[in-house]
Amino acid sequence: MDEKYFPEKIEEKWQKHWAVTGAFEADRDDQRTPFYCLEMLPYPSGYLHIGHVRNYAIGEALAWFKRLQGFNVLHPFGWDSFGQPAEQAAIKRGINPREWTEDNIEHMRAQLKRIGVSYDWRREIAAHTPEYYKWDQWFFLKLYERGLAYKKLSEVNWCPKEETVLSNEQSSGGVCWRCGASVEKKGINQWFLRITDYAERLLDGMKEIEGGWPDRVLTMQRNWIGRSAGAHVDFPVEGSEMKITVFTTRIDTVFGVNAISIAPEHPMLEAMVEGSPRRGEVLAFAEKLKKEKPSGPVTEEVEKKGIFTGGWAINPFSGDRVPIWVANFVLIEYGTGAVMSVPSGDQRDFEFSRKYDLPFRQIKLTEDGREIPPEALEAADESWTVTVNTAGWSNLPAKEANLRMTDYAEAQEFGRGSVTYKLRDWGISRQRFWGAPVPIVYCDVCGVVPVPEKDLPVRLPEHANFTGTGESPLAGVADFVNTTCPSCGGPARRETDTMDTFVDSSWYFFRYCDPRNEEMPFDPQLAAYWTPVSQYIGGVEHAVMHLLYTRFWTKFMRDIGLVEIEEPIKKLLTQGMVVAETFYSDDGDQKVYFNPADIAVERDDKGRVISARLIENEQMVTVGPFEKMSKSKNNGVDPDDMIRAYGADAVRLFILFAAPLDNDLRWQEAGIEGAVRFLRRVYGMVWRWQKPLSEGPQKSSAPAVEEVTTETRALRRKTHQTIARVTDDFEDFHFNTSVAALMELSNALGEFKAEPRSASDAEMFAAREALEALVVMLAPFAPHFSEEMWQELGHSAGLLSDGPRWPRVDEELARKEELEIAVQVNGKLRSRIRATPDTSEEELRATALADEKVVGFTSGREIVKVIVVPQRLVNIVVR
Ligand code: ANZ
Ligand code: ZN
Repeated sequence: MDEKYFPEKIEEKWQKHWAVTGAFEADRDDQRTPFYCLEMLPYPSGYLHIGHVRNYAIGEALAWFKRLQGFNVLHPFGWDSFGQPAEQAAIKRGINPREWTEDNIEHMRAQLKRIGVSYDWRREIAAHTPEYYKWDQWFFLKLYERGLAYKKLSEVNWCPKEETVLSNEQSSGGVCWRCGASVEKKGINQWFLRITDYAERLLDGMKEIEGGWPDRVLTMQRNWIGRSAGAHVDFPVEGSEMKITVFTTRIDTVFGVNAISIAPEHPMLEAMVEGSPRRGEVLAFAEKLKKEKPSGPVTEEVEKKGIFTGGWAINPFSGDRVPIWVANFVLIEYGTGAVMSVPSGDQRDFEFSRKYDLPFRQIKLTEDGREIPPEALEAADESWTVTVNTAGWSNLPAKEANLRMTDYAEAQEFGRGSVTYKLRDWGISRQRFWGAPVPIVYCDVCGVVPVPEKDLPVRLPEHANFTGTGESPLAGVADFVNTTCPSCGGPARRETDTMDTFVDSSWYFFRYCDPRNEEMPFDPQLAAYWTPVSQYIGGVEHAVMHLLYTRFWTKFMRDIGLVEIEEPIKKLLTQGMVVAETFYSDDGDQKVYFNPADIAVERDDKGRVISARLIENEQMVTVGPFEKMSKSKNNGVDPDDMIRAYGADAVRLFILFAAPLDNDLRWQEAGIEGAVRFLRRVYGMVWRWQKPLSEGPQKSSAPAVEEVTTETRALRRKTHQTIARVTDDFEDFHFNTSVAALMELSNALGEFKAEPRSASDAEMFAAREALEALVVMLAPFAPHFSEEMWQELGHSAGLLSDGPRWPRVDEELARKEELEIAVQVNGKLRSRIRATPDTSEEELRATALADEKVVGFTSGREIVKVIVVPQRLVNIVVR
């Protein structure tokens, strides 16, 4: 053993050793309980940043903990390697997307290995390999067979100049990112998955994962699905056979309807204005509303705009004639794209009616039972009160009226109870190259023909022309496009859309269970052993899309008999971001950001910056606030730099210690130095005890009571208290307090008076127990270090990484030490109270004053003073 801690040496040694011995390879073993520890797979952008490392360090700690507890831990890794940046690189720099991606993967994999992650690398997968995306295509076929994949016209962002489809990012601000042309909406035929069929199951399933997932994620999903129970009501259009169907949650307000408002895109608009003198004006206005429509959700603040179509509808309840308007706040994507306008109950309708002077009727009381006339109303009132002026349904609680009127509409066949969702079907078509091709062929004779399973995968061509203009690059590859029809053998064209990358990530962790299967996406039995995922760890930005899609996918896999579970992920942890200081200089009106690695910072003892200069030329720079690490702020920290300077273990330890996991972590290099100091201290203790412990008598049972001293008992107590604390904290992910507890234990060891060379058996035993517990419990945070220390403590036979070695708490020993505290009244011993060493002075004082025997001597007298000598005595002075 070196006298000093050299992280590099230790880390290299163990990384090699683990790889050679396959230390983290896990296979199905029915004798052992599986634990599936999973971190979200990354996009291979080229380099890991500290934000990634935080994600992996958390998973690592848990995987080590569970392994040390004896679980059969599956801890796999892979790459979400399809997607835009690779294609962007191809467009901008003419680089082959596959080569670019694979270079990045290689670089990042090497970085991960330097961190010493305990993945089962045999199971590594990458979405862009034909071996993987073959199964995306297979799933597509299964969805298609069941009518769950279908094509429909839908809008994309379109650059009219370059005639190409743009993503939202590429069209931000309404202009094309390349040529600056103003972006248009264009309807094209695209593939969708019918996730809406699963809306109810997606809601139901949440019961199963409540408690295991953060509430806010569940709430976001619930809102995204947006279930709304109400009714459809048909309003006949006067003088025609048409009916406009509205969706309302408040059929109880139907007697207050003063108009029907339809979305500018409503399919019946054309027919409604046919032959009308106002046709041109109305359609032009509707066009204008469509153009103005923001892409985000329509909020209350949007100015209400509309136009009267000239048509009238009949209220099926009251027989009233009501005007039909086009209105900007009615969304074509929701409900039926038409609403019954009730100004007294809906704020949007209220504002609209006031603006255009549309009269209306009051149909309910205020909460305190008044009827406010429409002219006096200042805002709509959404509350469920009591109906008025609603014919046979007057003077009813609104909820009851709602039910009864729905029944009536059903009986009269002009309406029916109905549930509507905000959730839309999942559009998976991308007019891009770097994705899994949709396995469909178009034949002039046979129409739309799915590629037969045996012909999968439909491979991406190796080369394409990446111009960033025109239809997708795939459409320009004749070899790819031109094919023969699987059904008639005639000439046919391939679909050139590829799939959304969320398809790849919807099921990847099932593939990890059986990553090389060539017959199926995975063996159902292996999936049944490993899944559901015990713990999933990732960023909260995936709360809705990825985490909803993967739940949907699992339900579909269940329907086709691949899995038996309904929910894929038992527990979810969403970690906070890593933020770092920013450094910049103000050159006129433009800030130039510098990377922290290029700055020398001088700080005071509170860590505040005194000065910051560029290392290169000593130029002073300004220190900006902590912000999310990003390219634009140039404040990303390269984990490789940190590992080189401090070692992977210290980096990992610091990341987990510096902040609670769901908080943001402020990156501060000084913090890692603290982590290194701690490891050095523990190293020194092992160094001090190592020889005597390995040479001395190897007693495995606790020493006889007569040998035990207060000192040894105190150390053993601390050891077992720490085991209890760290074990508990692990289950709740309180890693920062776990590390704090380990630091305390190391302090106790440091203060342990026994001299290693002359220690008694009991002292040896206590020291060994404390050191071993410390080393084992440090493994989840600093595994290389712990592995080395474990070996130095004489465990050459069994490595830390290959056995259940998590220490067991002895409750008896962990119990707090009890002290007897003497209580005196005016200097005379009158009673004794029980306390622990950490009972506060205040508590001691209160307990003493309340003691029955003491009260006998103090009652009726004035208490002048109470003197507390901690851990010893309380003296009460009375007069
Ligand atoms: C009449 C009414 C009276 C309404 C009242 C509300 C209050 P949630 O709860 O979000 O599902 N609505 C229906 N389709 C719409 C669309 N495509 N665009 C904009 N608004 C639409 O909202 C349901 C309510 O939102 C429906 O109930 C309808 O207005 C409106 F006192 O109908 B209500
Ligand atoms: Zn054909």
